[in-house]
Amino acid sequence: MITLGEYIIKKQHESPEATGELSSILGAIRLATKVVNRDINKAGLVDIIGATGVENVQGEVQQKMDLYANDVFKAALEARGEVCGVATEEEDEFVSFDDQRCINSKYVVLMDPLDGSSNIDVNVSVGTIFSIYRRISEPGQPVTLEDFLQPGTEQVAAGYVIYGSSTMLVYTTGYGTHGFTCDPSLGTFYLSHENMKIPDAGSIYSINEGNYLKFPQGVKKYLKYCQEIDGPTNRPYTSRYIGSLVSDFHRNLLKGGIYIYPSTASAPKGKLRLLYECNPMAFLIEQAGGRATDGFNRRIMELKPTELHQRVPFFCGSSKMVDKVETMMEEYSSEEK
Ligand code: P6P
Repeated sequence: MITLGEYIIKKQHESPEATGELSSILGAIRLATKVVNRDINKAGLVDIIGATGVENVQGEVQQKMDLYANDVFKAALEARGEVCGVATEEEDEFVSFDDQRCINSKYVVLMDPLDGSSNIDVNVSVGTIFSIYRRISEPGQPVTLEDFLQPGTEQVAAGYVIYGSSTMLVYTTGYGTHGFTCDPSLGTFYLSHENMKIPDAGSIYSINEGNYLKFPQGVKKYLKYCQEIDGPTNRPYTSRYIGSLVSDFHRNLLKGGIYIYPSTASAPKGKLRLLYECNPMAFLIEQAGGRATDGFNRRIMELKPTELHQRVPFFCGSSKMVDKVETMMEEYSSEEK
């Protein structure tokens, strides 16, 4: 039984270039995760569920837990003194940490502090997503927007927390995708899923079929393919969509499957954000042997960001399933490339 902290230190010793700051940042995220987990579990008992009535930059009504989780993660990261700034779904602009230790640090963090938070009021699992980069600007100077607008291939670490029937933290530093489960009696994360690998084929597809009429033709054709009866190819597949990216992603990672949030007539760039949802999940799935693209064979992690909250179409999961939907996108929706 090895704890998350012990594993981070063990792996740090295996990476000669590691200097401990990254381990410290992961430790700050681990601490904040425990605080958020504790308060999610009693959200119905204290006044932190429901909407604030305030809209974020996405035009979405912020849930009270969104803002609470955002503040908890920001405070934990700033206090550790290893991060010079953060960008999150809940902040219109990036946040610069300017005390002497932070301004001289080497890393920036991008986060969706509480993804799928509208599910909290109905007791459905939600998640936290994070992505860590080395800064481009010189230490000693305030962080700049360019420090955050880096392609996903530059990530030094990424991960998520799923606040589900058990609380798990799954992360990668580029040496595999590893899962840790929290023992609630101790509040300690223990290694439970080392070197996770997604099956290269699966029979689960995750998409909001309520948007069917607005989907690209290639996605419509793929959904019909999934629903056809064909014993040898294990179809019809099963539709599973929780409305919580982290939950759908985690299940597909373990069992095989594909998650699709395509462009639609009303959301031409899709809904999910490149920097703090798609890139970290793409890093994790590629480290687990899967694929993450925009539906036209463009790796999510190679897309050059132009703004903090930009959205991209997201096709992510078992490699053969992503391959299949991409052939249909090429055949029926190539005009949308
Ligand atoms: P829709 C939650 O808001 C989220 O970002 C993901 O967690 C989830 O998969 C998706 O949006 C749900 O969006 O449009 O299907 O409700």
